[in-house]
Amino acid sequence: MTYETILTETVGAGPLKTGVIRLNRPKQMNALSDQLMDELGAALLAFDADDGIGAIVVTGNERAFAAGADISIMAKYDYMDAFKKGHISRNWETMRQVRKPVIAAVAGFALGGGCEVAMMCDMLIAADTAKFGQPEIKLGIVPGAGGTQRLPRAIGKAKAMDMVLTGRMMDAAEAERSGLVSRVVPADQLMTEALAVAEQLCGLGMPSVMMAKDAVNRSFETGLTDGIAYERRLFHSLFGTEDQREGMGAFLEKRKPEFKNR
Ligand code: CO8
Repeated sequence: MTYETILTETVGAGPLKTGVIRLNRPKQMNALSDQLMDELGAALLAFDADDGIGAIVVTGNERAFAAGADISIMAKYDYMDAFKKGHISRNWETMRQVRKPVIAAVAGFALGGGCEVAMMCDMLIAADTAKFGQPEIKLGIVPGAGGTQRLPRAIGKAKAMDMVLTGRMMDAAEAERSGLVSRVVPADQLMTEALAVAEQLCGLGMPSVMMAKDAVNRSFETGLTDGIAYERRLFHSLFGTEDQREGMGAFLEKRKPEFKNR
């Protein structure tokens, strides 16, 4: 498929490769138009369905991961445009359908919908230039793609209220301290780091990687007792895979495992 607002490539040396998606509307700071969100969703689902892909990296450019939904388009909307036609809402949850791990590699601005897309990813790696924020309040709106829900889960109520009510930005160091991102690296090493993590995931057993993602995500949707029961079922089910036999067998034989992904 040909895309106009994103670039895609496949990288890696092993049997499982990494799918890389680069948001690519540089003149608009990667502002998230309907077309971009459609293309991002399509590319994510295509990589997810590809048996040769083990992990996905979503990134932007050095100035911006994404500066939010496209204000020049939204500015014209009235209530019925936003609500009835499904503009700026119909294609924002596609990322939740992806079962393989998705890593956000963020440099520069990740604001509004850009911060929300980054938070929808499974791992968030930031360049030291990254700036996160939910500035919607300054436009007379509120976050609309999960910012008020995912931000408190990631960084707690105090910081989330501060960010959402004032619209201030958080730099990479504060984002790491607060738990929004798991790693901060110098900007020129961002993709090296993100691809190294992705390659590491590609070398693991895909059933366990996908179930680990599923189990952690379940913790945000359920209570502890149900969540632990869910995890236990996944744990049991992995004993039906060749990868469990290979992983444990390789450990006992003191060799590197070669996962079969079956
Ligand atoms: N939309 C459209 N264009 C944008 C956006 C945007 N979000 N952000 C930047 N641009 C454009 C600018 O208009 C400018 O264009 P031009 O060169 O034609 O004038 C170009 O990008 C460069 O921007 P600046 O000149 O402003 O560059 P600066 O370095 O001075 O500032 C900032 C960079 C800080 C990123 C600044 O551009 C900014 O504040 N942008 C807006 C950030 C923002 O408010 N984002 C939130 C948008 S609302 C949102 O995301 C809601 C999501 C809801 C999803 C709901 C789904 C269901």
